Amino acid sequence: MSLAADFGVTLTQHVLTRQHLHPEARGQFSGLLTQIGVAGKLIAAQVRRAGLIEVWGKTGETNVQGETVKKLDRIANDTLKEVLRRSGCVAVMASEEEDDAVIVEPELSGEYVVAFDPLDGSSNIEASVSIGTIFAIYRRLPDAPGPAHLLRPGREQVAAGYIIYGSSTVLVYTDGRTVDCFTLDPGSGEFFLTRAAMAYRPVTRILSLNECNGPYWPGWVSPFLDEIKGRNDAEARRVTDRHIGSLVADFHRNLVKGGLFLYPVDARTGRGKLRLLYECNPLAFIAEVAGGAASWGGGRILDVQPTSLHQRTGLIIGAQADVALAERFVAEHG
Ligand code: AHM
Ligand code: MG
Repeated sequence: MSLAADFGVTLTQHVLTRQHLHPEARGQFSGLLTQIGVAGKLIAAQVRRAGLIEVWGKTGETNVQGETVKKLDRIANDTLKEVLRRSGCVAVMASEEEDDAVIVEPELSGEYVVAFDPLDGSSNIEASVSIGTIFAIYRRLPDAPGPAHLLRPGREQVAAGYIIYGSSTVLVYTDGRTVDCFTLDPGSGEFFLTRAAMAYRPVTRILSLNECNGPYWPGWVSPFLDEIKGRNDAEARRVTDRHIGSLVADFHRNLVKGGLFLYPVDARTGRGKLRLLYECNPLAFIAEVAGGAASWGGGRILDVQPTSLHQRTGLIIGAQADVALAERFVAEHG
């Protein structure tokens, strides 16, 4: 029996049947989410072939099949950009792979604005480690399409999500009400609902960060980590370390299993590494809808007013109590 016959709300069905919750969306929202799912399937197919056709090789080279070899992150970017452009639902886009805002031509311009990281964690590709796409969705502003449509605090998002190309391909999205997870069935090519209304566990079981950045951390990080690690004792391991190095995959594992991810502001540069618009904001929105929290150290990620498309920020994201605890350590230790 096929997966679809056993159980199966598809992504498209899920989005369509929730339209009544968003009467203002007038159908374009459903189209947009469905098209992001299509882009995810196209990118997933390329990711699966990465080692075979050397799509992670050097841009501009020709491979043995005579195809032009493009880096997988360029392929993912071009795929998303083109699928979203043709959808008729998008007016302006920002991407990690594009220096400037991408304005959709007037004939195809739609009601939404999308910021995306087409392939997060792409340094992991050659080791066949999980990578993913992250996206943030806003309604367009009344004025002419331009970068200002994207330079808005994350709390104005109407939806956000990610797709992980891992041991399975999953798409997680929130429309601001619930966080729902869909798994791609390779047989039918459909995303099926596999986790409805995901919620953060209130207790941190996993700590997730690059500890080799320790020499550059500000003063609060080490005592904070000691506090978390101090929850373990000889009788019980209450917290453990897991770090993939693909933010999107680390975030997803932490959402499923209960974890805290940190990429603190670097004491050398005074800023973090991760990008506000298309990495931190969408994951912060998802985290909050799932009952968690996200901070840059001195406040809520979703309240940051961006000043540039590729702005970086510190990130602490996970269960509410431990994000609040981290903020107390920032206030006390700087
Ligand atoms: P990328 O978008 O270029 O892949 O960079 C972001 C990635 C995150 O996925 C990951 O959490 C982080 O960079 C890892 O950085 P580092 O190697 O400094 O630990
Ligand atoms: Mg990234």
